[in-house]
Amino acid sequence: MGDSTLNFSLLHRTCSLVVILCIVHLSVTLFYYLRTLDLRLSFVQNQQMQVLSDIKNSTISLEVIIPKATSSALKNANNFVLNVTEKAKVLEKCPDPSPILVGPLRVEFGSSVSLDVVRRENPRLSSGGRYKPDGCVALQKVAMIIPFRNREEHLKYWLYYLHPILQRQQLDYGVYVINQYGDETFNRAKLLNVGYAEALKEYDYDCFVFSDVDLIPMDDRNTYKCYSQPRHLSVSMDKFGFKLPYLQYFGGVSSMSKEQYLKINGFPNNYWGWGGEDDDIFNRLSARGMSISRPSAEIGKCRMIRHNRDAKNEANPQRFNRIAHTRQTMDRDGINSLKYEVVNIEKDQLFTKITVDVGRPER
Ligand code: UDH
Ligand code: NGS
Repeated sequence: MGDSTLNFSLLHRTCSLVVILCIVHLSVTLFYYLRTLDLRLSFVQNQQMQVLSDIKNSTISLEVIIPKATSSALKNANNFVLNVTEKAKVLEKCPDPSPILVGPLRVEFGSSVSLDVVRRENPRLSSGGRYKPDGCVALQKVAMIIPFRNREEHLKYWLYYLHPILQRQQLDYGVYVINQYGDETFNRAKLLNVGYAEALKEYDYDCFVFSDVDLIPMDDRNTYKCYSQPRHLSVSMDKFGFKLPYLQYFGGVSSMSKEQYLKINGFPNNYWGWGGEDDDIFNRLSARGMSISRPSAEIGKCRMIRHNRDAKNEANPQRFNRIAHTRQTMDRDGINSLKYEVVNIEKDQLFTKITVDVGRPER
């Protein structure tokens, strides 16, 4: 009897110990299970995202992934994936200023330039001298307008220097060379009006840069775009000792948004020969209450390619009388009265050259 009581009590204690051990084991297991649950859930989520992104990035059709799906279901699924991919590709605006600018540049005109070399060095241009940045949406769509006649050598330098600069400035741009047809007296401002009108027929530009063919910026921080006020860009020219010749000077290179340009009815059409048309444009801007914005003298440095006065661009004797009456004439002489005839349009990788008959001065 005594022995059997002893045995029973030993068995009872052993069983209790086993039960306690089981409870401890279960509690520990439960504790660790709960602790890792969060972790595993987020891992599963990540796995699903990875599979989705793999599908999106894959060029393999869904057929490979789901071999038994019907073709219309596959088409829908493929379209869905394409849609998701398109959305994922929506580009951001380019940063302002562009992060790939380099600052001061060496500009010289010692050795001549070959257009084939310029074409090779700018492989990302498309026909007409058009460019758009790759990884972001350009802040502005800018038409570069160059008044032109018989300055082939100068144009080569302009294209050689400006294309790389404009690409670093991450602009969505096109280059328009407006070539005056025939050998009547030159009319710079009218050619600029033609450039404005013709560029807009091609693309929804929101900014226009008007640049003489012989002026090259010496710093790529001088961005060829538009600002809240009309911009004078060639503020510090070598030929004027890197200073403004006078405060109202608006010649050389300038930019205007479409809105600013239309506010002044564009440029005058009746300045034949050299001088005064840029002063008329200045008068128009001030008559419409606008001011001129400019880069600093350092950033606005530029070089002019030295040359002699062109034939058929002699100083215009009427210029002083005309600039004295800008306010009276600007509403009827400008983009609203522009008449011309396009003679030819040439598309090159580096530019669009529009040859145009702008007529001749009244005699
Ligand atoms: N232009 C031409 N062909 C011409 C005349 C003018 O392409 O026959 C264009 C060209 O883009 C030029 C711009 O119009 O840069 C302005 O011409 P401009 O003659 O008014 O000004 P530029 O600064 O010369 O070229 C000023 C006279 C230089 C006299 C120098 C005497 N040493
Ligand atoms: C002024 C002209 C401007 C000309 C500027 C600079 O005198 O058209 O000189 O000329 N105004 C008048 O003649 C009324 S430049 O030295 O670049 O040839 O832009």
